[in-house]
Amino acid sequence: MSAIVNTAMNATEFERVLRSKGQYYHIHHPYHRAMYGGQCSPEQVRGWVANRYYYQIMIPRKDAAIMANCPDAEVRQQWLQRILDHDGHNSDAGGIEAWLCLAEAVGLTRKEVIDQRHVLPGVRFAVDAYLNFARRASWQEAACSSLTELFAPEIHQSRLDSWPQHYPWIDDSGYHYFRKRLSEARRDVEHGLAITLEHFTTAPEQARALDILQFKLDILWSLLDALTMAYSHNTPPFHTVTDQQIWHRGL
Ligand code: AHQ
Repeated sequence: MSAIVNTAMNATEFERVLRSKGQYYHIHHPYHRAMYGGQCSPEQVRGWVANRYYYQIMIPRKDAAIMANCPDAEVRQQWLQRILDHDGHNSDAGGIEAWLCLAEAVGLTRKEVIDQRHVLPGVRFAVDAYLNFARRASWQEAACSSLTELFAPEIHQSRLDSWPQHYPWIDDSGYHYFRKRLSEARRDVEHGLAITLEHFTTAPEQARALDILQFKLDILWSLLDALTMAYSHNTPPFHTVTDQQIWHRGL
């Protein structure tokens, strides 16, 4: 039987196939649909903000891991901007600070977000899987995993378009982060896409890139599954044993 020879896609077709993965983006998750549909309670919004804080503080560490693995100074110089965008630089307090402003705007205290008391085990595992992947993968593979941001501007815009009308109790000061990411995500993903199209050129490499993107889509989806168990079904971890919040504080 002749071997099935998968021929490599040209850059245009490869980009189209990468973008087609948007159908699995977490904008379609029931938790997100409920959020921009106005069906979330304040506690469900607060749970999402407090848990996504753990994702946000991981991003600069993930990007630093990519830089540590990258021998190309030009790539590092451009990738560095992602760290500055989150950790702050000069007059920009940074995205993590903006996320803490969002937390206060939805009625959380900075302390209870920073101490991670609300971070669910499933959220921690999903986020840690992303950081650990970026540490051990090649810098090109880790760059490819950031391509879920092809779909991010739409989700940030959906929040800006829907939350103010559905959740008038959230102070407008909380929306700075989503506004900030609209332009940052578009700039970041141009660079990540260029690296991916340039590096993954054979059929097996392109298949691997699509698997890496699906891995990251799985991370974002399963993060929301953990939130759904806790905040939609009211079945947080160990709920059959205790009504106390039980969590490990990261190893
Ligand atoms: O706020 C987000 C962010 O800073 C990043 C960095 C990027 C990456 O390097 O993987 N991904 C990402 C994302 C952010 N926000 C998410 C959201 O739903 O608000 C989306 C997420 C992504 O699409 O990967």
